[in-house]
Amino acid sequence: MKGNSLALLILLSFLTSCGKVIGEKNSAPRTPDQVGIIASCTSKSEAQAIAQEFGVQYRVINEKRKLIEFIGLTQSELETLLPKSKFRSNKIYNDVLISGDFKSKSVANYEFYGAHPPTYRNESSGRYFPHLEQIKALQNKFLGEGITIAIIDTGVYYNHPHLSPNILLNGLDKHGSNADNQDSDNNGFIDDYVGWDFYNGDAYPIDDNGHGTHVAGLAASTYMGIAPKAKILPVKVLSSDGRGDLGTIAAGIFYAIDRGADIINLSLGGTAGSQVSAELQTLINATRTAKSNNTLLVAAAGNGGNDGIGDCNDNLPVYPANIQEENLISVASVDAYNQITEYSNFGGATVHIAAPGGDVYTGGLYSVGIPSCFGPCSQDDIPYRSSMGTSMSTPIVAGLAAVIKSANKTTSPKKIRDIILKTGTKIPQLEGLLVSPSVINVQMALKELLL
Ligand SMILES: [Ca+2]
Ligand SMILES: [Ca+2]
Ligand SMILES: [Ca+2]
Ligand SMILES: [Ca+2]
Repeated sequence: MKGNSLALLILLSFLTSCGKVIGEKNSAPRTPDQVGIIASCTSKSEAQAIAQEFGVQYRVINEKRKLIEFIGLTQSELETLLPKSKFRSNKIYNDVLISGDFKSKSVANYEFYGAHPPTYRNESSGRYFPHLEQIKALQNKFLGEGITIAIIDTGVYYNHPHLSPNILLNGLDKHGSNADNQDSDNNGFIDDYVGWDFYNGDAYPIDDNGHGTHVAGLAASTYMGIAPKAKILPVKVLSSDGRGDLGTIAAGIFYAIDRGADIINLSLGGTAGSQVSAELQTLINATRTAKSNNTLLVAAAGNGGNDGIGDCNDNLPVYPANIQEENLISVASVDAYNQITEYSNFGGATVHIAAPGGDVYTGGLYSVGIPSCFGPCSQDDIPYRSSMGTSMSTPIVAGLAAVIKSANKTTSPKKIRDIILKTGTKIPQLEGLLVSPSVINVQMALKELLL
């Protein structure tokens, strides 16, 4: 969530002139206060009737899951129109914000230009990723082959040379110049070749912020990913300035489940006011649907709220991290010395384990960035950036989950969580702060799995 950049704001000189724009947006970009109200368990015909009678707009977010968004209706109006059980608030909560130096960008819907030849990290590659050594991730046996990690975030810059070989492609739907404006695989989303953008309502979940790209890289880039051969499913649910809401996040989770995600990374979160119980229930339902589909959720514990000083999630729940289901892991951040970072939330009952997240003293984590030039002109443009936060720790754990599942495809989400929690490197100073007072250890997790 936090993204204090130690690195060089290489992205500030963004150019809009290079590359061609492909694809029309289904709806104009919305500012957070224009976001509509999401109703679940609502059929298209019900939605149509309401929209006609009251002269408002609606859009189907997920037909199979009966998630409909109404635009132009207030919360109370919708409550009177639909049974209470169907009403879902879609209010924006400020603390769902991703803070830090990730900056909003105006980014066009570039198509996927195809996979670059994969470049894997090696000893002579000249870049150093100390967090990989810290968690004993430098192994070459199980690299996430055959496993899909959905990145539910600000989008993913899927044309990055270190990400493009790992983007999960839809075998039936195509976008860009091959789009046919048909939902060819009948999953409710037209031409969703590389994923879906729930924020703008289009088939181009390109990252207009940088956060989701950095997160994707830590999990599964060919170069610094924990699982460098796992597939990445980009799902955009946050705006270019990192705002979102629990209802749209739930819609993103349902989509990822339907696309066959094994692991869902949620480097986002916020505290839910008492009035969001219905919306939160949708998110809990999505988590349970994931469980019945053998999908693991990995969620950031949070970065301490407005003051940036870590809070206790046992007292002040952060969602989705605090959803109590066996297929969800909540992740805290440690620095390079395995000590909890100043910003990291914690909770001896609700935050499960820690992973490196960087801090201002020991440095941020390097991963991939969005380029200053989008499109085919950037074939040789390989941007990196450094960031810190529980957002960074989370995909590291998601990557480990992919490594474990690639070693044994039948491992259940609960079993994956049990192994990760059991095999972490125990750190005395984390005692009482986390369910498992430890930092993940890839080597020991694999050893335990393969016993
Ligand atoms: Ca199609
Ligand atoms: Ca489709
Ligand atoms: Ca888009
Ligand atoms: Ca705080």
